[in-house]
Amino acid sequence: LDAPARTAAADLTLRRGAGRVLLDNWVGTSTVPSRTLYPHQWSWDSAFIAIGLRHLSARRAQRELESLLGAQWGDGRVPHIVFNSAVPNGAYFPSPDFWRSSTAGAGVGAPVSPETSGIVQPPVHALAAWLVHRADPAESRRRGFLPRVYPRLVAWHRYLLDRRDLGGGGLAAIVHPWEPGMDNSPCWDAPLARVTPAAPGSYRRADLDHGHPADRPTDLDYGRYVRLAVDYRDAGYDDRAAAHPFRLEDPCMNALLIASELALAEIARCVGGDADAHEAQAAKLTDALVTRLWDDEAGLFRARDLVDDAFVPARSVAGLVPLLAPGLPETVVDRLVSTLEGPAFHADSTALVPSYDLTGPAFDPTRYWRGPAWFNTAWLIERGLRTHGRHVHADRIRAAFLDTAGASGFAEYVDPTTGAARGARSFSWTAALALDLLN
Ligand code: 9YW
Repeated sequence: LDAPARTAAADLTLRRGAGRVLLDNWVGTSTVPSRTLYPHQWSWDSAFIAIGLRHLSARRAQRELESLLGAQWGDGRVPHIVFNSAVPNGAYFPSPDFWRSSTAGAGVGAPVSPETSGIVQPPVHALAAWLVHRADPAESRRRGFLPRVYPRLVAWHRYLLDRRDLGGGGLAAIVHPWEPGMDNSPCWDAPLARVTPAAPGSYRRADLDHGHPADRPTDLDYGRYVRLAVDYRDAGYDDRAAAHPFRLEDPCMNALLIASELALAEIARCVGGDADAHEAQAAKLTDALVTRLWDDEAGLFRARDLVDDAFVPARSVAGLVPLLAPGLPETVVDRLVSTLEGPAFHADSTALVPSYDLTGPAFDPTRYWRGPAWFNTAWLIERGLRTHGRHVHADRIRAAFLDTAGASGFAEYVDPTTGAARGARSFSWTAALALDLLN
């Protein structure tokens, strides 16, 4: 099927709307994901936002990434949240007094300020930096953008490849369900079941002040998130000391690391770095990804639980994102495309990709990462399809993305069976990535 045509007028309205969201959510040196739900700076959000913002202001897009990288820890980690000290403590949970990065993380080089979380999110940043540079190379050179961010990005990847290779197979592991950015995915159900939840009275959720309980993770989920974060904090956020009872290799996280290593190769060519080393690293990661996470029977990549060294049973959108890796064997690409078109991931009404298997036992069309379709993963898969020359399919996702983004008021996520908006509206990465697809 060819993608339905969009009109120039519809594109213009969408472009204006998306620009408005990004201007409204800009807070001086960075952009909040949502004015209501997420009032600080988030790591992978900032990368996606910069990718869209570059079409409005290359300078702002550079600053978005620079402010995030300015909060990098001495061990190379880029924290998943950088807190805005002007925001009241109770506006978001967990707040700075929970993470206590400047004191608890001092041993591994957490900055004295700003306060941050102690965990990470997927490494979209080098890819974003390269795309931001390309949007306006003259402005980038004038501000010395690439030479400034390159060493930080290299240190970030080194952290993931060294400290986080917990399985010893050359992939980066996650140690908390917030790290892959897909908090309550059914992929984490089995590994999380081993974690004793923190006592319900020991913390207070702030997300329910703005979000609908049916769209959000449950209290039981939150109890376990809190337990894992407290234990990591109490180990000084030191990956050599922490027990990491939750540790998995996630295909989306590692696919983004591959795409970002290749972007680092491009950046290295501009700043006199070792491009070949980054390319070799990307090839090594691609081999490890296929060897350790490809499930030929299921036709997609799976998360590997490092506690019992086995695949998790759930099939999620994270397993399709490796389409981004240009070095995938052609047979794997073919299988991924059939999985995308099959009953588990093809939602007729929106053609956006659901976050979890539509036919799976845990499927819930409204609850966060347990079914709803998200725009960042649609953008990644669209890009992955183009990487492998699958333009007809990519066109279809692009058209569905743009229609749904506009009709939903730039929703955080949508019900994949109806396209109805869910979660926050005027959500930054939805607007940013719409802008990117329009350019
Ligand atoms: C939370 C900010 C973040 C995203 C994550 C998403 C959610 C935070 O919001 O996590 O409070 O649950 O899952 O991917 O970066 O938009």
